[in-house]
Amino acid sequence: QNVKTCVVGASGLVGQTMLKVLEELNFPVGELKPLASARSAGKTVLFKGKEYVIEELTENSFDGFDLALFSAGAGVSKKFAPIARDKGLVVIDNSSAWREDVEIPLIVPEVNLEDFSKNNLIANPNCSTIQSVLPLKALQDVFGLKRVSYSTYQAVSGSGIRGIQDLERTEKGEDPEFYPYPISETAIPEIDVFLEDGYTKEERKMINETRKILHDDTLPVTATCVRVPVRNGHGVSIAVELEKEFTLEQVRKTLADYEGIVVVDNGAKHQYPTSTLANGTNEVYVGRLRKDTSCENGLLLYTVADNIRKGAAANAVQIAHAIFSKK
Ligand code: 2RA
Repeated sequence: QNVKTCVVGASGLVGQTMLKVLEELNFPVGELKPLASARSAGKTVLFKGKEYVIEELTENSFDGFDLALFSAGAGVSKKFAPIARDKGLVVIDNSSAWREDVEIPLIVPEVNLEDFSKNNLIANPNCSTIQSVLPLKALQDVFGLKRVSYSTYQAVSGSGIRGIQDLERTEKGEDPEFYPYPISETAIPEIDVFLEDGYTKEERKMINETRKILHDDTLPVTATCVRVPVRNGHGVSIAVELEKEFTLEQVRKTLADYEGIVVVDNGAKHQYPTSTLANGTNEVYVGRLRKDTSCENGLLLYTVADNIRKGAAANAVQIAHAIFSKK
């Protein structure tokens, strides 16, 4: 059926990628309305070879539409996502605005699509969370999870165009304008803001979102999130204690059999997850599998995914696809 679709934040990195993925997945877009703030209104975007003029987002923008994909920051989503939902649209929001709201489902289609209930406002998880919960869900189903510890290596595109520009300007020896230090010279262990307890908001997001998506509010999870001088493609190192004993062969098969995961794991041949492999695809790459002998039933793994695609735009469109194919 034809789905009248709004894309809010159409001029941004994620918004533009949403348009690309809508086209690639052949989503049945009946009518397209790209929306953005006054600052970007008037610019054009391409969709299926046709140019569309971006309209300024107002409360009336959603009238007569079926679906709204948001990626325009938490402030815009806080205000406009409920307006779109109350007008009867299915709303999928990529911002952090609604993720921790108990009423709002937080969805990764391969992991917890069943959480999509009648509530037509759905939150897209944080990019580093999405690529982590796929392998963790695969392992949880077979071996059970006892504890999770994340260390992330996050690309600058996670900060949008401003992050990419800071990498480029500091590579040329110019001063940084977005990050506190020249990202081309140093990793920066600060993503989003610092909280009272010394964690950053990004780390807190990964902890809370992991528990919500895996339906285990008491699962011990911790995280250290670091920005690295990589243009696109987040890496996440995961140390996980499983409930049950396992062999690496069992783990490898469990992961390889899981929808959305590509296992790349042969150190001798330099085969492991990289941005080079992941960028431009919608899959999560998993490798560097090995036993963590520092604890009982410990396993170490490393994942990479295109943080703009599977980490944001593709995950959102996949949710929309799953919902509208059921309508
Ligand atoms: C980042 N995960 O990488 C955050 C938001 N995309 O900056």
